Amino acid sequence: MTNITLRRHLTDKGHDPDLIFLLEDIASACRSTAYEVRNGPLKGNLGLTDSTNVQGEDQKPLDIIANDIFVETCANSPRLAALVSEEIEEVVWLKEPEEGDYLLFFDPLDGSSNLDTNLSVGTIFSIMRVTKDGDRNVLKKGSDQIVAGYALYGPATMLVLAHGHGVQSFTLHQGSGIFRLTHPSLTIKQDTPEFAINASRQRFWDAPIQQYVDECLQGKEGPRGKDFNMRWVASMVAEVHRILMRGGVFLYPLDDANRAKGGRLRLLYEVAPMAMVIEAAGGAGSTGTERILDLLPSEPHQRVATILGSKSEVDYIVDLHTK
Ligand code: AFP
Repeated sequence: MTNITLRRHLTDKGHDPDLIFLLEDIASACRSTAYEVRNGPLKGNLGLTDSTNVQGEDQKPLDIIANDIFVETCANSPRLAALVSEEIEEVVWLKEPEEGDYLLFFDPLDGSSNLDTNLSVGTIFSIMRVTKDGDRNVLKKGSDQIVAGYALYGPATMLVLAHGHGVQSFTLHQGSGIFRLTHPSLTIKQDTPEFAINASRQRFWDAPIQQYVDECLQGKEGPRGKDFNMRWVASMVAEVHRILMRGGVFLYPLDDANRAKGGRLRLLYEVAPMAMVIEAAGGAGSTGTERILDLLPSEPHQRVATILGSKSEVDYIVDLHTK
């Protein structure tokens, strides 16, 4: 078992102690969330609450529990000025913002519609900085992120981080509760014949996506000259982690049914952090026409078209959009 803990790794990389403090709070919140997810069925925390979130989506008890864990655990981080959560409509200001303070964006429990079927779910998070005293603007480009990552509550509980030094994965040691470095440098295979999309939405797709998927389905007899495989877990964290581990591409494009809302997935606390992780591992993230990390959000819960994964495959899909 590796002896490098999360704290040792972050310290070795020379991070600001307050950032290490915040990242350890996030790790603690993920550890507690993993515990609640594992024990959900025993505590009667499955099914639905009678409330909906800011997105108008049904809230699961564990959505609320995970959100409360993050707010309570991270609120005592010394330089954390604000929280933006999928489960909270307004920005939660914890202190008067000062230059260099941190902003935390998170989806506390992504994929929670899979909880009742005991499939993997996760937490997605992103950290940015306040650029000047008193600045309450949280609408920043993904390229301004200083840390992005996710926790995957699967057979193992893993914490994956991009923090300016490639991509690492830490695995939670169930006995000690310590996250230990198990993957020191994750990189995405440049091309692999696996794509992830909700194929039940095919009738809503725009022409480039129709063409891309159709070519994949034609296999080696078709224009791609090779057979493809398809996966759809309906849990973005699980899909992205699979792509990080063995390559592939994830698509949740704009379509006729979600265009009015701007897409399905949220930019600030789902898509931008995942795009940072994927790019740091050598992959690419695009809306089909724009690099995700270049997008300037117009509101905290903005949705966006999402194509993430192996760079050659994302580039191929972007080319289809330009033709
Ligand atoms: P939930 O958090 O409501 O389960 O949504 C999960 C998600 O945001 C993302 O993790 C999945 O990739 C995507 O939605 C699944 O969307 P579909 O349910 O339309 O397949």
